[in-house]
Amino acid sequence: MTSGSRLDDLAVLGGAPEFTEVLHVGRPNVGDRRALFERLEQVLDRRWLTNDGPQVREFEARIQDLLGVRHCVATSSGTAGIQVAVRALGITGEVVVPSWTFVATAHALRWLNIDPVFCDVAPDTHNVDVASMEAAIGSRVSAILAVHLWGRPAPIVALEELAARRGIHLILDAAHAFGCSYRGRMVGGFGDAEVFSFHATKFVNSVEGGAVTTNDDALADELRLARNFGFTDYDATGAVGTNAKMNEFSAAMGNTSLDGLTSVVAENRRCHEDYRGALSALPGLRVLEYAGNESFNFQYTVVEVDPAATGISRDDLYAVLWAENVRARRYFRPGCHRLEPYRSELAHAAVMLPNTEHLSDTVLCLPTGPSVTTDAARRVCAVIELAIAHGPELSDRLTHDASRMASLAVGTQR
Ligand code: T4K
Repeated sequence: MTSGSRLDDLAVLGGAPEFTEVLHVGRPNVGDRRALFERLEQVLDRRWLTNDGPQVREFEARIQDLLGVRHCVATSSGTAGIQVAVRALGITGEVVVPSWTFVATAHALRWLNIDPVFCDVAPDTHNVDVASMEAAIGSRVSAILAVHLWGRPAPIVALEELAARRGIHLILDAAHAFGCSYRGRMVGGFGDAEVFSFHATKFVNSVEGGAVTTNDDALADELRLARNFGFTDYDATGAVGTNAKMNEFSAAMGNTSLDGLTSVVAENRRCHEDYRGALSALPGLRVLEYAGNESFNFQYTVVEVDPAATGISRDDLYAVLWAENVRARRYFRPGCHRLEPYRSELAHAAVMLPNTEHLSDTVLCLPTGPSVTTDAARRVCAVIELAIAHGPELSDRLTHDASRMASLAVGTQR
């Protein structure tokens, strides 16, 4: 798009897409291939492919150092990490979680026959609203599980105080928050345990993988047993365990990814600022800020769309972007409480989560990371600017235009 572009130039109305190559939110960072292949050669030469191998140990030790935490226990995914943490802490009954998170946070619990109880988030930070969380603590609740959403730390001091006062556990889902800090301390050492994800779409990735970090020595022992079938020796188990081990190929990728951490954060930040510079001048858009003297990974650029001020709904803007081959995502619509099985189970309960409902209708995550150049970010912003400049007319035309429905249908596919 250029300054002279007209509404009809938008692909959703029949124009040519702005991008021939699709832009993704979670484009993986591959890192230095030579370093990766060298590590993989070593893995193959050693014929030690999984189960507490040297690559995994190196990955864990580097994370302990980076985060200043006593223990890092690498797992096969972030979801598996939540599950081994929950089991190792002996959590049962119910756990209070924000509904505004990736569904894995809730599913990890339900998979263990623990009921998630959903609470609301604060509208300004998107992180858990501590008062709403406390109000949801009933007699069956044995833990609270908060999320550092978008890599912006949850209100940890208030959560630690709440958990201590109610005599329950605190787990922090840090899937988005590797490399982020809270009051000058790296995320990873708070609560009973914190859980990271190193899925391919995360800025540090091990293809699939996760880790539980803790300063509790006894808990770390339990975690190590739990991820490896509960084995205490070759022929003995101490408790029920599962298979949540990280393999050596994943750890090799994770170590290679850690090598490039600083430059990826710098690129994420550059991309975030490219977007923020252009979008904060537009009416009705709020770009979530990474403010203050903390470390952030700038992994997500999150925009709230106010339809009254822009003249266009979030969903229409989403359709516009997808038509241009910009695969923005509506994370974490519609909120866990509106996803199955929770939705049906809660059908007759009065679940009041107004902030989650509001965010579910207004949030859009834009493609970010090193693969989104300054020029690409500028062109994405130009599309958004054009759409907003003609907001009411565009909305009106899309309402009557079948191509909008087609592009929204594409938006539900992988
Ligand atoms: N807690 C929270 C708060 C989380 O956000 C997550 C995961 C977890 C817990 C659980 O951690 P893990 O068990 O996953 O380690 C993605 C990721 O699968 C998921 O890890 C992540 N959060 C979530 C926020 O995003 P999807 O369903 O959107 O992923 P997918 O496969 O559609 O990929 C996203 C985009 O990335 C696509 O547009 C295409 C692109 N992509 C994806 C892959 C896998 C690529 O370009 N290359 C790839 O290899 O959930």
